[in-house]
Amino acid sequence: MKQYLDLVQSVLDNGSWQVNRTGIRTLSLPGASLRFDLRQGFPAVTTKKLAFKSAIGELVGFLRASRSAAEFRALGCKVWDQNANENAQWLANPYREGDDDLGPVYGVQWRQWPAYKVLDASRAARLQDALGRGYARVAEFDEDGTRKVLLYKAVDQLRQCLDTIHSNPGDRRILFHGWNWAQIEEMALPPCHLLYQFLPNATTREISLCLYIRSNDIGLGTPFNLTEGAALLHLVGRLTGYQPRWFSYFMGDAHIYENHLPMLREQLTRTPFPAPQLALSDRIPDYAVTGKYEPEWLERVEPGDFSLVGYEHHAPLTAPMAV
Ligand code: THF
Repeated sequence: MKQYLDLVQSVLDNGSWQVNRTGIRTLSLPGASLRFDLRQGFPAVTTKKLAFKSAIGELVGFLRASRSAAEFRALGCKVWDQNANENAQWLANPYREGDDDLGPVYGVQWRQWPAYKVLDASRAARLQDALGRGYARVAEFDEDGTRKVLLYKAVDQLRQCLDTIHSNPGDRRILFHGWNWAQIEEMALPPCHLLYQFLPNATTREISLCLYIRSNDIGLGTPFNLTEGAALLHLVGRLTGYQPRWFSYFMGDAHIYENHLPMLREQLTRTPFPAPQLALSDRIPDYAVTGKYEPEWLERVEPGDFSLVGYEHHAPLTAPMAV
């Protein structure tokens, strides 16, 4: 994957030093992007050994709306332990629910975004519409002399995306978002990968993904986020009958932590291997074969359902995560 090395080089050439919450300086570039044609292979970093199982464990945890580092560990992913249990600010946060808790991070927003409405109790048609959309009445109260109804539902944004890909692929609003202003302060870490937009094409039967990441740790985060985005697109394509095509990856603050420089400089001396392929297990039904829509597989997939075929890589390298 040459794109990754080009990104590293471009941040080395054009980035500026910045200070941040972690106390470890970063070389940062405001705005960068990568694009992969997934027909050419899977965007796995090859200039070091990708912790593929760990990244997939994290994705599966997101699909299950996990909010505990223990659940991520059980799925084979240890990268949430420090954020859950070693960040002093989070340890003192009144919303934290004990050891390993992360708060309503990623998957909780993807699968259970809390949505509220306040409607006038007298507007029967609006109330009816909201109830028809799955909102439940939670309370009634008076505001400025008007009777109001408070309604609530947990929005499964990802399921909504799948349903729309299935029923209305021409829709240009097939997206889910992680930045929930009402809950940011309840999270161990506000989401970095924020906005996922699926772009199916009913003519070519291909599906693409645009992913926006507000802040990306190029040494550790980028290889994980590339793996997860591409794996998610493969899964969504399998369940809806589309071939994964373009994966466009946009970064806001694209940065290299100072203590990752030796690892990344070493990677720049290495020649990338050809991209591997992603294999999804036969357990996961292929809509293109069965013609049967089975979105419940979003919850049913296991980390072992994903594997890399033909993954050649250079010697392992690692570096500490900034907390
Ligand atoms: N904090 C920081 N500073 N960088 C991040 O990338 C990051 N994340 C998540 C939350 N906070 C973050 C956690 N994601 C690794 C990989 C992904 C992470 C955090 C850490 C990591 O250490 N990877 C090592 C070992 C992996 C393993 O063996 O499991 C590696 O070599 O890849 C961005 O989402």
